[in-house]
Amino acid sequence: MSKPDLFLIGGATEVMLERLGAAFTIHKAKEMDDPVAWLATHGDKITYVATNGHDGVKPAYMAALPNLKAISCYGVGYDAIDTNAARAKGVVVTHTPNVLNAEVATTAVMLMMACYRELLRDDAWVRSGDWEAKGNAPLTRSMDGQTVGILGLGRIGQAIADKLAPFDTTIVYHSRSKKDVAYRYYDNLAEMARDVDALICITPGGPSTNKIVNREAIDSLGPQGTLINVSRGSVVDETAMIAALQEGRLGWAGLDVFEAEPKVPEALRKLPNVVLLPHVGSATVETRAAMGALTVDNLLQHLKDGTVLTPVPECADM
Ligand code: NAP
Ligand code: 8YV
Repeated sequence: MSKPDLFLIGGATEVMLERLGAAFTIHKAKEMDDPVAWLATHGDKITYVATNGHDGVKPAYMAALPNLKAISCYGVGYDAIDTNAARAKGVVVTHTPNVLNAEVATTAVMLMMACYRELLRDDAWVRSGDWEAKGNAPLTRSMDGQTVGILGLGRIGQAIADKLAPFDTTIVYHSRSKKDVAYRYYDNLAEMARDVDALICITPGGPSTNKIVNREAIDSLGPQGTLINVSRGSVVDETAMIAALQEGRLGWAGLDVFEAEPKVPEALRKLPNVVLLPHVGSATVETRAAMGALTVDNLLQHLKDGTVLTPVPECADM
C-alpha cells in the first residue's frame, strides 16, 4: 500500500525524518524552487503537513491543500498558522506544549542573569585586556530579592516563576484572566510594570498581544528596569523599546525574539545594555528531541485512529 503524502515546511531533525519517512512519503518545501507551483499540481494528494512555529503554513499553501487532514507544528507557539481557517476546513492543528517549559524558562532566567550581572560586558573586559589595563570591572546589580512581573503566566510563565524562586524573588503577573495562584495579579500591564524590577514576556504572539508592551509599559518599567522577551517579537513595540534603551528610559533588555527576525535592527545590535539571542529559547539537543518526538507522534496517532495527542486549544474538540 502506498504511504500517505506529507508536505514538510521548514526543517526537521534526522530522527524526525527517519520516523516520518517510515510512515509518509515526504515532500520538502525547502527543496522546491516554487512550492506554491508544486502544490498547484500535487497539492490534492497531500493529507498531512509538518511545520514549525516560525514558518507556519502560508495562506497560499493552505489554499492549495484541499485534502489536508492534520498540521503538526514543531513548537508550542502557533501564531503563524491560521487555526480558524484550518478548523473551517476540518484540519486539526497540533503543537508541542509542556516538553519545552523548563528549557524556555532557563533561557529567560539566563537572559535576566546576563543583564543583571553584565555577563557580556565583563566577558569583554577579560578578552580585551581591560582587566589588566584598567583594573576591576565596574560593579553590577544583584538579581536576588527582585520583584519580577510575568506577562503571561501560562505553562512556561509558571516554569519561569519556579526557576526564579531560589533568587528570593517576588513574583507578580499580568494575563487576561486571574489564575488560581498565590502571586499578585494585575489586570493592567503598565501598572504592573511600574511596580516591578524586571518584566518577562511569555505570552503567545498574534493580534491580541501585538505590541502590548508599548511605550507606556516600557516607561513604567523605567531606567532601572529590565525587559526580558522570550515570547514573540510582535509582543513588544521594538521601536519604542530601542528608543527607551538609547535614551536611558529603560535600563536593560534581554531578547530571544524580534519583530522581523532573523533581521535585527542595527540600532539594537549596537546597544551595550542588551543581550541578544537568535530565538534559541528551546534550542537544546534534549528539548528539540522531545519536541520532534511529539511532532511526529501527533501525526502517527492521527494516521492510526484519527485522533491527536496535543491539539491546539482551538482544535481541542475536533
Ligand atoms: P500558555 O500556557 O498558553 O500561556 C500563555 C499565557 O499568556 C497565559 O497565561 C495567557 O493567559 C497569557 N495570554 C494570552 N493572551 C494574552 C493577552 N492578550 N494578554 C495578556 N496575557 C495573555 O503558553 P506557553 O506554553 O506558556 O507558551 C507561551 C508562548 O511562549 C508561546 O505561545 C510562544 O509564543 C512562546 N515561546 C517562545 C519560545 C522561544 O523559543 N523563545 C519557545 C516556546 C514558546 P490568559 O489566557 O489568561 O490571558
Ligand atoms: C521554536 C518556539 O524555536 O515553541 C515555540 O513556540 O518559539 C520555539 O520553541 C519554534 O517553534 C520554531 O521551531
